[in-house]
Amino acid sequence: MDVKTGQLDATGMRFGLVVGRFNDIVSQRLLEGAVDILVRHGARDADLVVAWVPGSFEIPIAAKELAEHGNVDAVICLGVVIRGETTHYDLVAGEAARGVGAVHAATGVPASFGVVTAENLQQALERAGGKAGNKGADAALAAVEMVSLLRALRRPRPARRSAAS
Ligand code: INI
Repeated sequence: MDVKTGQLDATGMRFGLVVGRFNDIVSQRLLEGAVDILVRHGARDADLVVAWVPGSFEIPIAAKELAEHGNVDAVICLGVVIRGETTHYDLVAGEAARGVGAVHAATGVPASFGVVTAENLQQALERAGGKAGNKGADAALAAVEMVSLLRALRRPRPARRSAAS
């Protein structure tokens, strides 16, 4: 059996980070968590590009641009959608998720989803470095793992030895 897994080593990898400015008291913390984990796993600060967009709805188009033309190995998508603040919570959150997923499919570049969806600001803060961890850091780790896994999957498999040899 040939089992492929990704390693959590970001040495030499380049990342785009797309961050929604809406609720930036929280999204700034997601960004800090993501950058911290990338650097601690071997990425260089100079190999990170950060693009701020107005809100989570705009994340996918910037992620697609970075994936296609940004010379990055993966895109990490960070945003914060709070139900208490909007009646179109489901639309914004749904479009962000659908759009980020479409970036994978359209480009082959992994795009990880670090958009926090929460009922209120308190709950969102808990997911951005509070007691529920940091979803930005989680998304960054997922991106590192996927870049590594895709490289492993693309590596040609050694030829099978024939029974006669
Ligand atoms: N964008 C968010 O990222 N989070 C939200 O909670 C939010 N609310 O509450 O509306 C939000 N709206 C803005 C949206 O993402 C777009 O920027 C806007 O609709 C312009 O296209």
